[in-house]
Amino acid sequence: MHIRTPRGWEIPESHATPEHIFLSRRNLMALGAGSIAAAGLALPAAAAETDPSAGLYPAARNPRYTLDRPLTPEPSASTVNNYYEFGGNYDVARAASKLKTRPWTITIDGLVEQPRQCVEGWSMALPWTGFPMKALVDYARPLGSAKYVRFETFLDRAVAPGQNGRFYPWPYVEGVTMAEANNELAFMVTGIYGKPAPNQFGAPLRVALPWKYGFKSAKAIVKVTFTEQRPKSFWEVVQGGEYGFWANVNPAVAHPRWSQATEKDIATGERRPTLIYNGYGEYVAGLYAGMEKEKLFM
Ligand SMILES: Nc1nc2c(c(=O)[nH]1)N[C@H]1C(S)=C(S)[C@@H](COP(=O)(O)O)O[C@H]1N2
Ligand SMILES: [Mo]
Repeated sequence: MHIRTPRGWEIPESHATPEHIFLSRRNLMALGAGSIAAAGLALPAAAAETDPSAGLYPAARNPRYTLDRPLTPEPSASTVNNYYEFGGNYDVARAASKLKTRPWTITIDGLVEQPRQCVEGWSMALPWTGFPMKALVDYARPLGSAKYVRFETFLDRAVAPGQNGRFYPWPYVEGVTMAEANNELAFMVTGIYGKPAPNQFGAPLRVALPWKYGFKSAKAIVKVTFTEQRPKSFWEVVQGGEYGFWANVNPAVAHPRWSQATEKDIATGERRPTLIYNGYGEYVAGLYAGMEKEKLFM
C-alpha cells in the first residue's frame, strides 16, 4: 500500500476550491462566451475596472504548510525577474507594467476536439494561486494523437521592447509532454503572494513547473496548442547546446558554462545544495522511467 505524506505545496481538500466549481465545462463555456466572471462568480462592474479577480485572493493557506526554506520576501521576488520581452534585470517590473492583461484572449488549438478561445478569468484557491495544468488539458479535450502541449507567449513589439531585437526567436515558446502536463505538480499560475500576479511574473496566465529549470515556465500565454510534434522551445532555438527540452533540475549535471550543484537564495544570498527534481522526485521521477537516453537534465 502506498502511504501518501502531504507535501508542502499541498493544501487540504477542504481548503481548496472544489474543482467542479472553478473549472466546470459550463463555467469555461461561459468564459468562452466573453463573460469576465471568474470561478463562476459574477463580479461587480466597478471591480472589473481594476482586476475582476482580485476578490478571489488571497487563497486559503495550508495550516500545515512547510517548505525547506522561508518564503522569498515579495520585494526581492518582484524585482528579480527574467522576462526578456521587457529587457534585463531591474527595469523589468516597470517595463512589464505596460502590458495590458485585460481583456486577454487565449487560443486553444491543434489536436483538440474543438479549437476555442477563452477570454481571461482563470482563478482558484491553491498555494501558488492558479490551477492544475491537468484542468486545462481536460477542458481542451485533446485527441488521443496529441503528445505535447505547446505554450506561446504574446507578441507585441510596441509594448515589449525586447521583441524588437532580431536575435531572439519571438514569441517565447515552451512545451511539455502530455504526461508532464497531467502531473499533479504542473500548474497554471494566475496569482502570487495572495493576489493577482503582477505583470513581471507573467500575468495574466503563466506556467509553473516546480521540478524544472525556470525557463520552462512560459509567461503571459496567449496560445495553448496540442500537438504530435515536440515543440522547439525558445532557448533551445537560441542555444540548443545549453538548453534542451526536458530541463529537469539535477545538481549533478552542470550547465556547459556553470555548475548547477548549488543555488543562491535571491533574498539572503545564501547558497544551498540543489536537489534533484528540486526535491519533487517522489512525484515526477516516474515520468522519466526508461528514458535514460534522453537529455533529461538540460
Ligand atoms: N515569456 C517569457 N517567459 C519566461 C521568460 C521570458 O523571458 N519570457 N523567462 C523564463 C526564465 S529564463 C525564467 S528563470 C522564469 C523566471 O520567472 P520569474 O521572473 O517569475 O522568477 O520565467 C521564464 N519564462
Ligand atoms: Mo531562467
